[in-house]
Amino acid sequence: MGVYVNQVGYYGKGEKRAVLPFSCEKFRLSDEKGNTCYEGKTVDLGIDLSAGDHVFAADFSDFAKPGIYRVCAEGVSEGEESAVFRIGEQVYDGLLGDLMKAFYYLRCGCDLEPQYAGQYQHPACHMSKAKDWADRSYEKDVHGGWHDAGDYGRYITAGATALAHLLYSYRMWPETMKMHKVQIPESGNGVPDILNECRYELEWILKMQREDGAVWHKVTTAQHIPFIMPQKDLDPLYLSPISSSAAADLSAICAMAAAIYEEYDSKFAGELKKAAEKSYAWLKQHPELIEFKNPKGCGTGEYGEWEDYSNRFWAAVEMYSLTGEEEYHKELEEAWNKPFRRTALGYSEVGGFGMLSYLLTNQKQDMTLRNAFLKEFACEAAQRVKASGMGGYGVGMQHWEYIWGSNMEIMKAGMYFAIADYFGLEDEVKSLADNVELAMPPQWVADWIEDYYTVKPEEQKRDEEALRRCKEMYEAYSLRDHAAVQLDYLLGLNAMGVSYVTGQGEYAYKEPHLRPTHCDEMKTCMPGMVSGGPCEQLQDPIIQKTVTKGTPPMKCYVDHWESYSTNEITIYWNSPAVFVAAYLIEKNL
Ligand code: G3I
Ligand code: 9MR
Ligand code: ZN
Repeated sequence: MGVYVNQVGYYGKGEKRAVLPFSCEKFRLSDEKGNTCYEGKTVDLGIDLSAGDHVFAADFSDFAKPGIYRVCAEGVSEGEESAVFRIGEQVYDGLLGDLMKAFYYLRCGCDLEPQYAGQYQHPACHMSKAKDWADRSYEKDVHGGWHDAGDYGRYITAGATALAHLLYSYRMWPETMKMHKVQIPESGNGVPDILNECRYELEWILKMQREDGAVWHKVTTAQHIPFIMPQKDLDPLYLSPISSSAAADLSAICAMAAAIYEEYDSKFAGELKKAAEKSYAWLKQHPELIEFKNPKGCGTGEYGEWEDYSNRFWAAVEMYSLTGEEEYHKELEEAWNKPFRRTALGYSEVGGFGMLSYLLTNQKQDMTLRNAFLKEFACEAAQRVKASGMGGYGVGMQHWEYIWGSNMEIMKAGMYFAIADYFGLEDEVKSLADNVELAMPPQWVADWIEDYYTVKPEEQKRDEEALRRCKEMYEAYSLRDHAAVQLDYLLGLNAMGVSYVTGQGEYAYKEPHLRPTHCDEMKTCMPGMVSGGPCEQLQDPIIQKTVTKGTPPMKCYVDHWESYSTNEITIYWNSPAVFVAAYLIEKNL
């Protein structure tokens, strides 16, 4: 047990709270010299079902004096104090820099040079040509791009999702994203470093397009390899079978990028546009779903998708946004009528990327569509406002969303609050939140609650009262504060008391499922890597040994290098964190 805070810190303006998973009436803020700078009373927020704890909030939002502090619980055994944290301006600048630099550390196919990578340097890796899985006589040089995650695979749809989060960050928080430098080989070339870094992935994506415009779904070894340095992985590389989702995502992300890079390199922008058009034309000749399934003998990541409607919608929107041509508008309207989750922000369903691009486009907009898209985002944000009031940690997601990569789900919740704020939907979200009904939990959640919580009648009344207070507190938050709450969670204000970003926080996790950092050559993980976080389904042998079934979801986590379902890292878990951090920095400029 401990006193949980955002271990990086809080801006002077905006919500600031600690959460205590034990009963305690009073708290104080202590500065670096041990002086008490603030005193307050906690608020009983009842049982947070996702954490399985009865929690108390220590709110110090009205304290804004810049400095370094700890929250100390009063009247309980000594040592009940929080990690250190900062209050002040630029409090997330270091975090954003680390989150962005992580992509450089994941580069494949180039030397990671000492002056940019320090102890994480290594020679170029995966330079051999890749053979076509089905036709081994065909091989192609597809070196480059980012390793996906803890493995060395490179996957189109995962890469497109990470690029989308990063390029939307650039489009929506331009001041912040242009300002931030991350010390990579291209720094100082007159192009913002975020675009320099994204270009490294885009240039690889262009290589993954077949002559006919089809797109290979991934390039990997046949099986996940042991934990060795990337340059020592000399297993044959294979271009997997193609998929329609890969073609759609290549078309979408290259069209979106073409518009952005035009300002800096019109030749590259032209290549992106040509590739987008080619894969889009291929999609039109192949209206059927070409689902990706690992072929027999291949055991690396699958990223299979049971539908490609949202991918085709996104591609049509981006082609329209790039060209303004009416045919693409017709096709995006047709695609909109297909069944897919409207607001999803990756990695498989991507409808939200399509809606966002339409709302951001400089092309003529159909007002009915525009209003429909705004309504969808407002409803999504309202659902998450409602969810935040259901538990004392204030997280914008529900009990059963602690899946593999749950930290991405929480960062996407932060994205929804930021997007709603960007389009001025604060009032609409508030009015919707009063009326929106949360989707009912799956039956197994209801059964679990029944088994897990046997409260006595008199306690039931107390908890109902506390939950009402919790709802009242969080539903009064602004969209900006709701987004900040999600980053608070990622940075330590959670039932584990762990900061899920390496190197960011006194109790940051240390042992990600990440091959280079678990080899002999490296002692500590590079900073800025976001852990996948708790996963209720206990989907790997290590978490199954560590956590018993029925453990509350927020506690289904272990900081162990072998736990790939709770402690891996991926490019598309870092990218939404970049988006949320950049939004909060821009908001505070
Ligand atoms: O969406 C369902 C949800 O409705 C259901 O309630 C829940 C519980 O059953 O499951 C949810 O599906 C989960 C899905 O992720 C959600 O995206 C699956 O259980 C879970 O197995 C699946 O895990 C994926 C994992 O690969 C295994 O396929 C992760 O999302 C995905 O991030 C991960 O990706 C791997 C790559 O394959 C290889 N590179 C590393 C990368 C990260 O671990
Ligand atoms: O390292 C692999 C990780 O990237 C994947 O997400 C995970 C699930 O597909 O698989 C990991 O590889 C493990 C393999 O699945 C089983 N043998 C042990 C491998 C390393 O943990
Ligand atoms: Zn590599």
